[in-house]
Amino acid sequence: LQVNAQQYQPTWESIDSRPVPQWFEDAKLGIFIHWGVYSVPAWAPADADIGIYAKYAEWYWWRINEDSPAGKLFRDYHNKRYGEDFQYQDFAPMWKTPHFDPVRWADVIKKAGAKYIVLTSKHHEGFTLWPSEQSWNWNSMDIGPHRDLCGELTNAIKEAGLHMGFYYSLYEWYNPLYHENLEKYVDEHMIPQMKDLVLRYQPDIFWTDGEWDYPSEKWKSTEFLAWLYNESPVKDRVAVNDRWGKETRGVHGGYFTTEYNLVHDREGGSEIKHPWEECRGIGTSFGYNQIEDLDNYMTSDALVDLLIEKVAGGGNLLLDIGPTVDGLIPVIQQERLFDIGKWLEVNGDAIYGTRKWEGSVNNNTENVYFTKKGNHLYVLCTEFPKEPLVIKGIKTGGKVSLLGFEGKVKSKKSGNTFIITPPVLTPQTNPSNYAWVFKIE
Ligand code: FUL
Repeated sequence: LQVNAQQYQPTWESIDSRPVPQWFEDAKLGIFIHWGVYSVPAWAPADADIGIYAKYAEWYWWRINEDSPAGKLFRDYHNKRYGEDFQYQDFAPMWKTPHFDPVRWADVIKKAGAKYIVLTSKHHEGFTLWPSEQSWNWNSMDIGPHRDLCGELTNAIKEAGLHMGFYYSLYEWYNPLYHENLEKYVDEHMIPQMKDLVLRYQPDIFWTDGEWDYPSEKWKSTEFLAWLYNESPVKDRVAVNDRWGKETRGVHGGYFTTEYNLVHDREGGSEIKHPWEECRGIGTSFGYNQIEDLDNYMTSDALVDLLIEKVAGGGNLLLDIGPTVDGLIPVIQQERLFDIGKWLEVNGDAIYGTRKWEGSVNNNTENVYFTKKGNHLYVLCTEFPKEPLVIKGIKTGGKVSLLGFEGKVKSKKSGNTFIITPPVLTPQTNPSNYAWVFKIE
């Protein structure tokens, strides 16, 4: 990897000149993990008509204090369940993790076919999942779990051969220092924490968030990134996102991010030329919401289709899971992940290491997507095609196969058009559920 051939300057021009590491673009599927004090109440009004963001259970603390229709729903629930005098901070000692087994988590993630994870090292509540000196008595070693959650998971993830990443919120809702003296907060709290995370755990991804109050200059983002790219122990392989200041999303930093298909209020996705990543929960929240039911969850079929749609658009999918307060990955979430993993076992060739196909597409049916790798073109069908697939704009085209299917697949080329006749499948020969891939060599 040649990303560190030069010394980076603390300017966006210089920082932006560093390519996103190839491993990241090849990886395609990552698992996001939102775990924090908010996992104790683990609640949001999943079915209310309050927009996407207000359904995030990890925003509980903010919402119970918010003067808004969503805020009222959170407050009513909180007061009824815990009482008006119950402080959010009092949830922290209730966070016990007897069932947190990092090796089992890593195993689940591996079985999903994911290549990396991103764990919330600190969300907007300011509680750190590692023994941070700067978050005295508001970290997972001093209260609650009494464990170094970042460290334990990092070890297991690396041991499993996966890439470790951290989510880190720049801002903190209720840290007095943040409100009283931003510069001091940045110099003495935030930057030391960020460097501490990098030096202790050497993550392959640094995924910042909570940047929207201030421009990147105030956060000293380019200084941090120059340090990360020039001096840190992960300088040759670390990938970062684009949430470094109110002006940076979709513009500066490493790969671009979308969230439930939004970049703040702008739609993002397949039209983007730069490496990018979509994140979302399986349901309506990142943090675990215990009242969500099956109707709130995407089906495995829909999740495989989502992965295909994002990868064909040149992006990655960072799919979120929300562990329970005691350290379990809910079984229904595991099942979703395993279904994706089983599909990838057969069809991963069309996902991992591929790039967006820039050729002209004029297929005869909906639900058809394309990826490419070397000289191979993959035709990904989210519904099994009932009619021949007519693909335009392929210059050469050789042997065609259906991934996971042993039989022959008929194809013919006529002029500029390539026609694939889908084979007749039986329950015994059908290679996958959810989606089917034709490979053109
Ligand atoms: C957002 C946060 O506010 C959400 O809680 C979540 O962490 C998401 C990934 O990023 O901006």
